[in-house]
Amino acid sequence: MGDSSGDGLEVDGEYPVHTVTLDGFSIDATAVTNAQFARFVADTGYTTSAERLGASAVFHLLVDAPTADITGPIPGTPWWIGVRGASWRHPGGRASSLRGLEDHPVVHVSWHDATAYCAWVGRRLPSEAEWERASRGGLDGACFPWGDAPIDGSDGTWRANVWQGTFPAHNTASDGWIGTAPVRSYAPNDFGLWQTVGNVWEWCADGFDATAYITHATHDPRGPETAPERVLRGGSYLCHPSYCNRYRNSARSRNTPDSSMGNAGFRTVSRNPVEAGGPG
Ligand SMILES: [Ca+2]
Ligand SMILES: [Ca+2]
Repeated sequence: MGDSSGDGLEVDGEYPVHTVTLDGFSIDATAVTNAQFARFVADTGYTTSAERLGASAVFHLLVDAPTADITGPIPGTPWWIGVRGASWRHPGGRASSLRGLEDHPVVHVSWHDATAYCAWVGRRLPSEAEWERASRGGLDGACFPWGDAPIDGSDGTWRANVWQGTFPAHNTASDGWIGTAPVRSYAPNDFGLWQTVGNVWEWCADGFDATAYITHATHDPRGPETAPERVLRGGSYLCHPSYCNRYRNSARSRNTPDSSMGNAGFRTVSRNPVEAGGPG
């Protein structure tokens, strides 16, 4: 675990690089999709954190809502707009829907929502260590799931859904997508996992601890059970080298467990040797 490329962020606790061992596990090949999450909600009547709050954070270029729904930019990150009525069903706001987004990752789901989905499907969120092992795809020490080659290939072919252009005003979308992409876009890593880096951040089970790599166990490490924030991994369609160089295997981020936003989702794991991918 940890950054061996020199690109890591000290403030995120990506150091020191250290070896951990894990028990076997299976992990979803993709992030949970809107179609999968819809089946969970239809079966349980579950109400997400954003739906209870009545609002969520939408990236400014993706807002699709009446002006009256806009509560304004979020202090400190003005490219995030508070939008009443934004939720997993309405990712841009009230005027948006999931039509055509069935195979995109579900977003505007909090850590609590992700945990509830996992309980329904009989799986759980990955630990941070499991997520990193999975994302590496067997390429120990590499920066990205595909190795150390740049994210924009020498032939101009992008390897993940991130941001191109001038953040946050203009996204050229030369990788094909301004917002989320279908979960099976680009190429999977050598474990057959799609878009661990880029597209959407992915919630992990662990509480965030910036000193975890100094203090945690060497076998099956887990972050603190109680912590003000939970770990997110992998970066998103908003990552850009100049702003958020976190579309790397070892990069770490975090947010409070009741937070939701338009660029975070999750995938699930199980100890059982079942086929990865969840229900359907
Ligand atoms: Ca993109
Ligand atoms: Ca991802």
